[in-house]
Amino acid sequence: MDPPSPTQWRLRDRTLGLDTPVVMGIINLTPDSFSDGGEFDDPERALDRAHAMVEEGAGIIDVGGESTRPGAREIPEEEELRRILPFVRAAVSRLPVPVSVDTRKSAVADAALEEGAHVINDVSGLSHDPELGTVVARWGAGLVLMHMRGTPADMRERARYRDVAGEVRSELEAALTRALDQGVSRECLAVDPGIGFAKTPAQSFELLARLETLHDLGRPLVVGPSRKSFLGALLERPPRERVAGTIAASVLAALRGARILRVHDVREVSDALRVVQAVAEGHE
Ligand code: HH2
Repeated sequence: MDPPSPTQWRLRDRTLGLDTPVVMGIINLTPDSFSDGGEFDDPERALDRAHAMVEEGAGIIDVGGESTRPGAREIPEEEELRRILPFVRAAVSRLPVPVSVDTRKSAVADAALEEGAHVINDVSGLSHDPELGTVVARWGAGLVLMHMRGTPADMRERARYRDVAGEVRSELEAALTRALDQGVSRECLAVDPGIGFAKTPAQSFELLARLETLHDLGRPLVVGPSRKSFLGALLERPPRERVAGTIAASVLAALRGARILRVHDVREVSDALRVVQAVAEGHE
């Protein structure tokens, strides 16, 4: 698994080493996420799960308070804050790994960063809230720029490409420029092709096959195939039965240069990546 450069990602006051792929464990504090909505009714239970994810191999935890599944509607920022802030506060002081917050809103990001969060994960790639980049820059935090078109409510109609990998690449390049213009340091940025966001299943498979197209953006690649509907379209299974598909997609993404794999099934994906790594190193 030869990593595309770079092998480090700056996350506020720390640096995440990416010589080997890092697993990002998903904690959704939402009633309606497509695969794990409603799982946690209080922050302590969510924190127990986050601790377990770290033991299972997660190198970073990503918490979200708003579902972005296809067709989802935006929730008010007060509601998003109510869902995530108690978790972020506890996670930052008690988890040994960086905490990422999945939000598109600058007010939510600002409050989470004030609590000590290390990364903002923006599924809109700085196209939703014009203040978000400035807020992230002010805190010196990490920023994931994910590719999508439109909003979760209308993205399905926007899945029209002549060359999906090439167009995602150039739209991510524009997102990187927006981030730099808003003052975010290059070493704090990571990019994500947005599997399933304004992509048909066939386009998601093609993007995974052609991840190398994104290497020359020069930033760490985050990939989130976890339990998504492109796997369901192929396997005809509900989200919780897409674990094997998630492992295969994660391993193949890592072999094509992904450095951060955003998944629900941390133990399974971490184990698979360790085996791949050991083979790559020629160990038993
Ligand atoms: N996918 C989802 C949410 N956030 N962030 C990044 N960087 N990459 C992704 O692929 C990605 C993401 C959607 O998955 P999930 O959080 O499980 O579902 P929901 O949006 O329904 O909460």
